[in-house]
Parts: sequence; C-alpha cells; structure tokens
Amino acid sequence: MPLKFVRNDITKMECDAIVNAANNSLLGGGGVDGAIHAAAGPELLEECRTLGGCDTGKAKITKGYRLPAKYVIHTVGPVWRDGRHGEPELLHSCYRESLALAKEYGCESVAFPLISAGVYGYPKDQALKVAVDEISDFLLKNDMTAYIVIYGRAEFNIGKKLISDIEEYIDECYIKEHPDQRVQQSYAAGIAASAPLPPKQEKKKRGIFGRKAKDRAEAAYSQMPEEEMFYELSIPENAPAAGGSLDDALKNIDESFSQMLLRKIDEKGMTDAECYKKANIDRKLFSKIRSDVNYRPSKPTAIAFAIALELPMRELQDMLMKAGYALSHSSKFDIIIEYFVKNGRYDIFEINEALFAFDQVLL
Ligand code: AR6
Repeated sequence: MPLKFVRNDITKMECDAIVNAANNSLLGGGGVDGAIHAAAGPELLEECRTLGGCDTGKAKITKGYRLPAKYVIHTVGPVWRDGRHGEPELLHSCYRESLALAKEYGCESVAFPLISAGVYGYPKDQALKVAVDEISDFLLKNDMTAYIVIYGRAEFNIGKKLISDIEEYIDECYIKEHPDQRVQQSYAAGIAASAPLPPKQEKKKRGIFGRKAKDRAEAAYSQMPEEEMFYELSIPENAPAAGGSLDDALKNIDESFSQMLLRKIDEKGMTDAECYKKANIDRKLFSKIRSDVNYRPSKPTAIAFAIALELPMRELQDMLMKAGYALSHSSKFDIIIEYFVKNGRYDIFEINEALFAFDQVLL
C-alpha cells in the first residue's frame, strides 16, 4: 500500500530514500540525524559539508553511503514555539520539498521520521497529522510508496477523545456479543432499561470495559429486538429454490467482489485511480483485481475499497461477503472499522491511526 506506518529504526529501512530531520547546518546532530550519520558513515558528513546548509522548510539530497537506502533527503523542520510562528506551514513544506526531491530522483519508496517531533518539540499528534495530510495528498497524484516510521509508541497519538470514543464503542459491542447471564436474565424478563442509570454509576470512569459503557450497553442490549442484535444477511433474490439441481444453483452465481467493486466505482462516478488511491491500494494490485473476475482480496484490502467507496454498513458487509468475509463483534479490528463506518468517517489514514493505536493490522 502506498502509505504505510511502520515501527522501526529508519536507518534500517530498505527503500530508495530515507528522510533526515536535520538542522540548518546539515552537519549532523542528535536524534534521528545522529543515527543516520552514524549508520551512513563519515562519507555522508563529507558530502553534507559541500551543500552549504539548508533553510528551514527546505530539503537537500545526498547519497546513502553505508545505509540500505540509496539516498538521504535532509530537511529542516521548524522549532516549535506556540504554533503561531509559521510552524505548520514550514512543516508542510518539509514534506512537500522532500517528496518533490524523491520524485525528481526517481525514488519509488521513501521513509519519513516524524520531522520536528523530537528535539524541536512539535506536538507529536499534530506533527503526525501534517505528515499524513501532506504525504497522502502527494500520493493521490503520484505513484510512490511512503513510510512513516514510528520510533516510539508515544509517537502515535491520535486524539484522546477519539481513543476514548473507540474504547467505549468496543466496550459496548463486546458486551452485546458476550452478554453475561445477568443481562440475559433481564432481557428474558423484559426489563426495560430505559430508566436513567443510578447517579453513582453515572459518575464512574469510562475506559476498556468501564462500568458506564457496560451499563449503557447492557441497557441497550436489553431493549433490543433479537433480530437487530446481528447483522441481517440478506438472501439474494435469485437464490435457488430448495430441491433444484446443483447445475441450476450454479447458474445463479452472484456478482463477484471484483464485479461489485467496479460497479460501485462507476456508480460513485469515481475513476479507478481515484478509488485505489483513496483506498491506499497499490495500482498493480488493483489491476489484478480488475482483470480477474474471481479475485479474492485479503480482508483489509476488501475493507479498504469499501471505505474508499464510502459504503454504508450494509453495503460494506455485502461487499465483504463477496470476498468471503464478514465483520464480527468478536474482533477489535472489526469493531473499530464498524465504529468509523457508522460515524461516517471514511478517512483511511485516520482509521489506520486508530488501528495502530489499538495494535491491530492496518488497512
Ligand atoms: N528512526 C526513526 N525515528 C527516529 C529515530 C530513528 N532512528 N531516532 C529518533 N527518531 P529528532 P527534530 C524520531 O529529535 O525534532 C537533531 O539534533 C524521534 O522519536 O531526531 O526534527 C538535528 O540535528 C522523533 O519522533 O528531530 C536537529 O538539531 C523524530 O524522529 C534536531 O535534532 C524526530 O526527532 C531536529 O529535531
């Protein structure tokens, strides 16, 4: 996929170029800069001496020497003051200039650290957002694979509010899927749990399996008609009648994943490229799916397309079914996807940040 998040030391990245978060002198320093110079060897510093420094927000390129990467793109991020001294514009510019250089040198893959997010003090969540915005914008128009290299866990920091909303949603779904006996009993007894929660419970803290979410989920569960507890799986209109021959049944084979994908792209008025880029899917993989009517994608790929097409929950489930998958409340990954779809949030990079934060496979 064109934008990937990886947890790694950037000096180990085997791609055409890695980006260095340097300073104006370009003569080395601490942090990622120090690590890159140490791994590349003294020849890197020698070449850097010939460059005459670099302005903040700009970028310069050198060879990679002893690094696995062919090139190092040195860029100088802004020092964070309060966000009102042009820091965001300068940081955006670092990514734009670095990507432009990577393109000029024919790079097919480039890895970025979170520029300015260390010694220069840029708030990590905001630095990450700038990185994702600028790189994904570039990838919409260019064929390249970009990596955002995450060095420490704290660097990946989607908003606390979003994390707690997702946690609460996971709690609620988990409870619906795994109702304890007490809940089942109250459901059987037809207890309407619409009464407000006792004040003591209302005050309790939220969080993974926190009481408040659990109580609300139990209340919701006990009010829910049985058929709504599970997704409806619609039986196709052309489903063969019981007792027909196997040949007849096979004649009625349903639309495949690939056919549904192409139909939906047309219906949405998108071009193929718009769709696979928005889905963060490689062009070659898309071509394979396009040319093979029976292609069976991986589950994350199928979901990525459904997200790019902004399909509502029911259609997303339908599309997944065609690839042989479903979303279930027994999986955190599935619940997180469902959370975003139900809230109409179809930004694949935001979803990936959340999946990463919850240690799940990314799209
Ligand atoms: N691989 C990937 N990421 C890393 C690595 C690594 N090996 N090491 C650190 N990071 P910083 P800045 C992350 O301080 O804020 C230097 O002295 C780190 O966790 O390296 O732009 C320069 O010479 C952080 O998220 O760069 C400048 O003087 C990110 O890389 C100054 O620091 C950037 O942290 C630049 O400061």
